[in-house]
Amino acid sequence: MNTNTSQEMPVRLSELLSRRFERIVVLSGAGMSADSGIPTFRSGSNGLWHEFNPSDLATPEAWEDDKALVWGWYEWRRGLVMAARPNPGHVAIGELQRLHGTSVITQNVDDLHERGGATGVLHLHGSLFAARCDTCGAPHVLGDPPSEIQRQVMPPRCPYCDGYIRPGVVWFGEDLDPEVLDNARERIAACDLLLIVGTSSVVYPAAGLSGYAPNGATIIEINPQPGPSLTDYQWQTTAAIGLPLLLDALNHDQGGEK
Ligand code: BJW
Ligand code: ZN
Repeated sequence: MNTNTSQEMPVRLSELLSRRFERIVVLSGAGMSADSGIPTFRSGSNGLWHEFNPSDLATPEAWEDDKALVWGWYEWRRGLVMAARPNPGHVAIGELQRLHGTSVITQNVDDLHERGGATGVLHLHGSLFAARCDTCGAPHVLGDPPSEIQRQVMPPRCPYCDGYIRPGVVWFGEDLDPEVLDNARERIAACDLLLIVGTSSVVYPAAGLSGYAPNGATIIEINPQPGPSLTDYQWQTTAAIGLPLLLDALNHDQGGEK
């Protein structure tokens, strides 16, 4: 792997960033949180669920087959996220938003962008912290995740209709929230700089969003193993290394320090 771990920005990328940008959008995926110790979807450790493929667990079929297995997995992941801290990449994006009004769109179900200082984050695939009743849709406030990791945990029941409480995430075959998706498309369609960070770009409709960027917008990908997106520059580095450097470059070139 040709990962650039040096603390320098490639010259070609500095040149691309020397333009003035008015509407910056970040589109992130699981690699954004890898530097915070959160496993990615397609190559991370799956803990006690190691014999399962995350793409099989994140389905309505898995939920129908074995609710305790699926709920236990999500509770484990919620605990991991709660114990994790935003990495320098999340913090750089928070700062980019403060200085340049950047929009943040994420496929991640964690809250590390928010804890890194970003607001108004569009969560395309929902949130680990927004459980709801599977039957009546009532929102459900979660308590602390189990202190001991258990593979099977029965989900709580809804106080209104006795239905099962399900994770507030979007599984394969389910529709994304149309308002969130429309909003994401609109922001990308109006951007002049799109930063695609830490996604394998294989899951739709998220993977198709970069196609909404207007002609003339600059598209930069930050990923140690860049995916199939059409970009102006693929920077083979990690989110925690690349984003703070990118923030610096934009601030120097645009006098963004306020
Ligand atoms: C680093 C790093 C570091 C490592 N720094 N980087 C059109 C064509 C084909 C199929 C479809 C289509 N339209 C719809 C579909 C079906 C399906 C789909 O896309 N399937 C494909 C897999 C083929 N899509 C859907 O079902 C969607 N629903 C939908 O479209 O409804 C209408 C419809 C239904 C059916 C048919 C047609 C239409 C819903 C998709 C929901 C995805 N949900 C999940 C689970 C969420 C909850 C949870 O987290 O458990 O979302 S799946 C999973 O993948 C999760 C992620 O958000 C998503 C994307 O993964 P991501 O973020 O890219 O992670 P990885 O692990 O794949 O990649 C990590 C990357 O980071 C790698 O590139 C590393 O190199 C990099 N990295 N370290 C920076 N330090
Ligand atoms: Zn209910």
